[in-house]
Amino acid sequence: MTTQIKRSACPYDCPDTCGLLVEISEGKAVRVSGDPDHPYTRGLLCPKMLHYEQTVHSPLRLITPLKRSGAKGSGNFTPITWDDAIGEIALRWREIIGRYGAEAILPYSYAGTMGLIQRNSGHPFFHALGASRLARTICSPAKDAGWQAVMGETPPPPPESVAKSDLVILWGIDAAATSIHFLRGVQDAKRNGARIWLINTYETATASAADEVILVRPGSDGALALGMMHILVRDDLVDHGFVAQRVQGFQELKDQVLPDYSIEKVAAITGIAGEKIERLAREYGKAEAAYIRLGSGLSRYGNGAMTIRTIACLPAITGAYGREGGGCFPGTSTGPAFAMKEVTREDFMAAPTRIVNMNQLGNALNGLNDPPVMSLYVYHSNPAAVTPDQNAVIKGLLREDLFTVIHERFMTDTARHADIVLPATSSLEHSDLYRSYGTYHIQRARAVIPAVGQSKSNREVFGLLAQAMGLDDPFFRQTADDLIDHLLSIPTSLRQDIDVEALAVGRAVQLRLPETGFPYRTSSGRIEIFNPREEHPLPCYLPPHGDNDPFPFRLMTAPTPYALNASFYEQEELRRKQGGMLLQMNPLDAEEKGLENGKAVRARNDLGEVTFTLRITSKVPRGVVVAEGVWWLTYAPGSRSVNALTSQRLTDRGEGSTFYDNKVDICAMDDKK
Ligand SMILES: Nc1nc2c(c(=O)[nH]1)N[C@H]1C(S)=C(S)[C@@H](COP(=O)(O)OP(=O)(O)OC[C@H]3O[C@@H](n4cnc5c(=O)[nH]c(N)nc54)[C@H](O)[C@@H]3O)O[C@H]1N2
Ligand SMILES: Nc1nc2c(c(=O)[nH]1)N[C@H]1C(S)=C(S)[C@@H](COP(=O)(O)OP(=O)(O)OC[C@H]3O[C@@H](n4cnc5c(=O)[nH]c(N)nc54)[C@H](O)[C@@H]3O)O[C@H]1N2
Ligand code: SF4
Ligand SMILES: [Mo]
Repeated sequence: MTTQIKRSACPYDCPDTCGLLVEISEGKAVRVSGDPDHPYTRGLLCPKMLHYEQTVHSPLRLITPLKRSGAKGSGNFTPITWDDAIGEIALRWREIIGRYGAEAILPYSYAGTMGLIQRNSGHPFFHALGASRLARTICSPAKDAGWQAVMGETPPPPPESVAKSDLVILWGIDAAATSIHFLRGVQDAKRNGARIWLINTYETATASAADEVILVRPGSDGALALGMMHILVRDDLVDHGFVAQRVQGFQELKDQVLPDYSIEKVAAITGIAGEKIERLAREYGKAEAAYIRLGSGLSRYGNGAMTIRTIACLPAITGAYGREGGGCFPGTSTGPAFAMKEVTREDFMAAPTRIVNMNQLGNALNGLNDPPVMSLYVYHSNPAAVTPDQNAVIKGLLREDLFTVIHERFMTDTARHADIVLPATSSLEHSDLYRSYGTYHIQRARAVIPAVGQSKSNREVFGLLAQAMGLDDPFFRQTADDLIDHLLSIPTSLRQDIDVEALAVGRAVQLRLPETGFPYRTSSGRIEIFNPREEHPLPCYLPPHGDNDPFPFRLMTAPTPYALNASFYEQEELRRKQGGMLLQMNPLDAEEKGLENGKAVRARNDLGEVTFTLRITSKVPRGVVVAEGVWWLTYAPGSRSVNALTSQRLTDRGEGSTFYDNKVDICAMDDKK
């Protein structure tokens, strides 16, 4: 039996975009390992991907198109042919378009695959059809908006630079779960003598890598950053030369804002001891090159953009932005590496169509929209699990008059509610082009095994749908590889002088590193602490939404190391490693509530009720409960999972999700209150 080893890339929504080596035998992937030649990830894979072959060849993979044969949501389906499936979709869509107009069709997709071709392959089709558009703001647009308010389009230096830092703050990021390769850089810095601080709302797995852990009251980090700046100014830990030349608005911040953020006040808002705030600020101010790694957690609040904006001002005051190993890292900006308009084809839209916010799918499916949403086409996303306000989403999906189609690899919570289910390829079965959002690397990956069962790639399915709907632009007949060749034929400045041969044979290649220093890419060319285009021209503390909710516990809907959003639940071993669908709670809170470790508990608020298994742990502070992972309902102890408790409220800027900005009450299962 001959085995071959081929290169591929990790397709998941993770900043690292690991290089993979896939061992193939008789057309099947039998083993997957990290590519030691990948310049950044260097062969280290996370626990989720160690057995990717078990996901690719899982007995749970969908292998034929299916048509619903029972009540909505019953999970009863009958296999049908591709011709029948595409024919039925086209027929129903023609009826809906005839009666309501094409905007009654809503596409819903996000990040099942990050490959640029497959991920975006629905855009041209839905633009040509005239369907509603989706504002894809479920992840972290408030983080981008907060960064842009201060730094404009300035790209951050590559993540490798953290190794040169002497003080690292991991701020709102569980790097041990979500950024393992970045954490390796942090450990290099630590070996070189750097001090590591972690600022989170509970002690995550990353806490063991830190010298100091600060547990902040959820949604109050903006106040902490203002308190730190208050101390930097008070103790004159300011880089006056840097501020004078490269910063706009320091004096206004100093005179008009910082006096309001005394240590006592900041301690009261954040719940952090004044002494600890002092120590953090002084260490930060005295460091030569302090590095802040910003996660997304703290941006998923009603005040998320302002929080990020406030933190992004810190390195302006100390001048850390100007020093190697210093600054603030929210992620990389590799978007301009490719002419993406050639893939998304906005030019196919005859006129701009309605935009629906993906976080408010619940409202869109149940509301009195004109036209109403009569058909939902879901691809590489699992909205019944990952979208806030699960009860509203599921209520919408149960509508008898909603025609739902899903293109998926597995019978997910969303697929269960569909009328037609189409089987999707995994990343090993289709070609794609990847660009990382945590490093400056790109990689081309070709299909390395044949499609499993009758599954087809996103690109192929949209080709079939275009044909059935009478869209005859030759674009729809191009293969993924054709489109990749086309993109690579268009030069961009980030791809200047890259190693094209290495790219062609499937190796990860570093882009040309962008200019990250002064003058900055803002309208003034300086770092804009004062930004006159913002509603609040100077940073300030805004309270999060949840502060007004009438329930006692703040709910953290955090990532787990053993899943990625609602992906990987098909692997039993990974579910087992999570230990079940747990709710973590402080021992004193549990005692006060009379709750026992390992027992079923009910979390509830105005939106819904969810059953979890209780884990009592002192890693979670009082007043906070933690639900890691986004469990499939199939494996949940009750009939709902965590997002039945999260709301459709949006962030202050960017119309983002506010997953972390919710409160709940907890009681034992037998307590009927
Ligand atoms: N293993 C794993 N990896 C993943 C994912 C996953 O689900 N699992 N998801 C992927 C995706 S889609 C994304 S967007 C990235 C996200 O990865 P990150 O950028 O790390 O963001 P999150 O992991 O969502 O949130 C990080 C942390 O924010 C903390 N947090 C919540 N509220 C606050 C607050 O008010 N203040 C502070 N200081 N901290 C707070 C949470 O407790 C959590 O530990 O990770 C990707 N990688
Ligand atoms: N409670 C809570 N909710 C969250 C989060 C959280 O941390 N906590 N995180 C939020 C964040 S940051 C994000 S980004 C979203 C992510 O939400 P989603 O983008 O919906 O991510 P996944 O849950 O990974 O689901 C992706 C689905 O795509 C399928 N898929 C994979 N590859 C392909 C393909 O090539 N074609 C097709 N058609 N399908 C494919 C997979 O089988 C999987 O079921 O979730 C959000 N929801
Ligand atoms: S999920 Fe992230 S860390 Fe894990 S293999 Fe993929 S890119 Fe690497
Ligand atoms: Mo995300």
